[in-house]
Amino acid sequence: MTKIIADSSCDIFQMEGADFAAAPMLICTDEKTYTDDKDLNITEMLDHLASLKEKTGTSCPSPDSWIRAFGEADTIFIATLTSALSGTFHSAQVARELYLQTHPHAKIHVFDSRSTGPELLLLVEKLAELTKQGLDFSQICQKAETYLQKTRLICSLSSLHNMAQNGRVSKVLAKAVGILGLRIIITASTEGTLEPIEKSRGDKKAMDSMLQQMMKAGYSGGKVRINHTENPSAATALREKILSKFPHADVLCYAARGLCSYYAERGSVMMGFETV
Ligand code: X90
Repeated sequence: MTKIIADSSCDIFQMEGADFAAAPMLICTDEKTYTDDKDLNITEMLDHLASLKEKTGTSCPSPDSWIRAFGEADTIFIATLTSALSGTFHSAQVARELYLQTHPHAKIHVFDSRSTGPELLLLVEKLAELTKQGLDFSQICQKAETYLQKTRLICSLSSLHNMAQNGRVSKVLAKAVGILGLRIIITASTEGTLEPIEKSRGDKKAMDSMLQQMMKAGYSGGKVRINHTENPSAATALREKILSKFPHADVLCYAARGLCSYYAERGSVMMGFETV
């Protein structure tokens, strides 16, 4: 049996027509730990986080949690958050080693997406497509790694507070963004770190800028996945802009789940897309 697994930063917990499972990330406060699964109430979590003065944080799935997601599969493809900003990839590799001790014939590959959110989702969808084609393990690994070279992530964020608080961006950069109405357009660098592109004022200009930047990055009508944290109107506006240039493009918008909501914060829009 073949299984596709990702951490919950891909924003989905099930997938039609594929044997898929998400290993939940955790969002931690002093009094409570949120599990990023399908039952997590995002609005409630964001409200609670906004009311806190204390430092909050996240943690990656434990090897145990990954192994639970494996079920009893013998062919496993795991896609994770960027190893440059999270221990998720490492934890998945430990899970792989442990599982191989009890399942010596299993085949397991761990992909470091060097990204997260909608770009990770594109990888998961590609893995589902490749497994359906009946290719063998090494072909799937190779094709998926090649695919990953051609997908990109661009986001509009209005706060970097939680990224800075957890040491994932500099405090100086975070301060520069925390001005009302200001959006920072960022991308994932090839190393899988956060790379600021430009600043813009308000969602309308930010969505225009995302479109421009995706064109510049080589988008020409491929698949696009867009998540938003309580900002469906900006995400829909971006989708419309893309469709007005590429009417046949496969562009989906959806609400971000726990991990992306925590780091990208309220008002954010994250977009993963294919380039040529
Ligand atoms: O606790 C952990 O190990 C999780 C750490 C996750 C840190 C990165 C989350 C990024 C979420 C924010 C903007 C996109 C930045 C993209 C850079 C790859 C989304």
